[in-house]
Amino acid sequence: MKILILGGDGYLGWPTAMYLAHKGHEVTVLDNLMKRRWEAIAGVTPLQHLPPYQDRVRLWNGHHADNAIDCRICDIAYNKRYFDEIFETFLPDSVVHYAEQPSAPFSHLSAAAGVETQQNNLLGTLNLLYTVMRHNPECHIVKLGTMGEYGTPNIDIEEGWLDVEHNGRRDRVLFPKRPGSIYHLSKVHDSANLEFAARVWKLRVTDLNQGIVYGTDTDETWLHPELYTSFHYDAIFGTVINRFIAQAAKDRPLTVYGSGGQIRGFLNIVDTLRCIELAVEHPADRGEFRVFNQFTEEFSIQELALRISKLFGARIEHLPNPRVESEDHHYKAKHTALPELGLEPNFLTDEVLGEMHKFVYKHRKNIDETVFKPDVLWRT
Ligand code: USQ
Repeated sequence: MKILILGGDGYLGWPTAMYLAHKGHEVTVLDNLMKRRWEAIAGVTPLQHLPPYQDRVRLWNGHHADNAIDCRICDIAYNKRYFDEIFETFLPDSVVHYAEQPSAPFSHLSAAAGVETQQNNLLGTLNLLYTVMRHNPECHIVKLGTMGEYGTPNIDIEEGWLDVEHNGRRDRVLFPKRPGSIYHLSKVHDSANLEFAARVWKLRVTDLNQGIVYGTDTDETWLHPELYTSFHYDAIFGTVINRFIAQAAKDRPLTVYGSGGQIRGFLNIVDTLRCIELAVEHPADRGEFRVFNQFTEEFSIQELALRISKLFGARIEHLPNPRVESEDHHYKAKHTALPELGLEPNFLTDEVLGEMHKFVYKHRKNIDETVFKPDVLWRT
């Protein structure tokens, strides 16, 4: 298949590009390199210095001429004309859309960062919808949403839709959303636009409501020492498991926000790639807005901290929660659609945590301890 990956320089976009190319798909990646600028604004860097985008693609192509990746620099939010040109020339069967500002704390850094998050995410997705409608409405859009769109409702979470009965009548409606950050809210707005495009323009859309991804190793990142993906441990772009592992590797306390009773869905980076492959290989129908909850297991933050503390001897520190979120809530989210398509989960075993720790420990001299502390507050 011809697959266009938006956000091909990112934590997940880059391994996805190598994975799908390796599987024999014809892959074009596109990125505006903005993530590197957002990191500079936040004053943080990944654990290992990331080679330039084009160098990584050149390196891949040098070793895999039969599975070469085409690479473009384009801002889908602000350069629609060039994006249309790339799309029209390549005419992909599927577009995998990762090209968004991905951090909740970044979106609360300042008013400007919040506005930029929503502008970038909403405009990029809207432009994509118009481009697909105009140039190839058969093309399947696979969009990365987030489990955080649902928030923590006091009812079970379904996969995107909810059957309701009201005053004796029944209907199927989009699951009510109550996200916890300006970033998560941007994805809610995206989902509304995607559903509209499927219903009214008859596009094919899959919205993948992904949980928190951990890890860095995939079959392809192992192929060459320079093909790794980014690993963030800072309070802006680092996600909780990656952060706790880095804190343990540096003999620093694990920073649990509040009581740690927050429950979230998690998945291994390897499963992210497989989920994308499954979605692409089983496209949504014309006019269908399909939502898959993309995670494999759920833990509370305290549970994770206790496991990591026990394995690596780290201390746990409960910090006042910088976010506005429930620390004691119901959490039961359905996630059967992807296993039904063939996903076989790779769970978070002690061995996986051990491998992650070994990798981070090897690079521990690069860790800047000052960025462990969360200093972005939701209420200011
Ligand atoms: N947390 C801590 N200590 C830390 C870091 C986080 O207790 O040092 C807590 C947070 O308060 C939160 C939970 O861990 O309750 C998860 O935080 P996170 O930073 O790991 O993840 P989050 O901000 O929710 O966002 C991440 C990705 C985002 C993706 C989302 C999936 O950055 O792109 O959409 O996970 S989900 O959480 O399912 O919405």
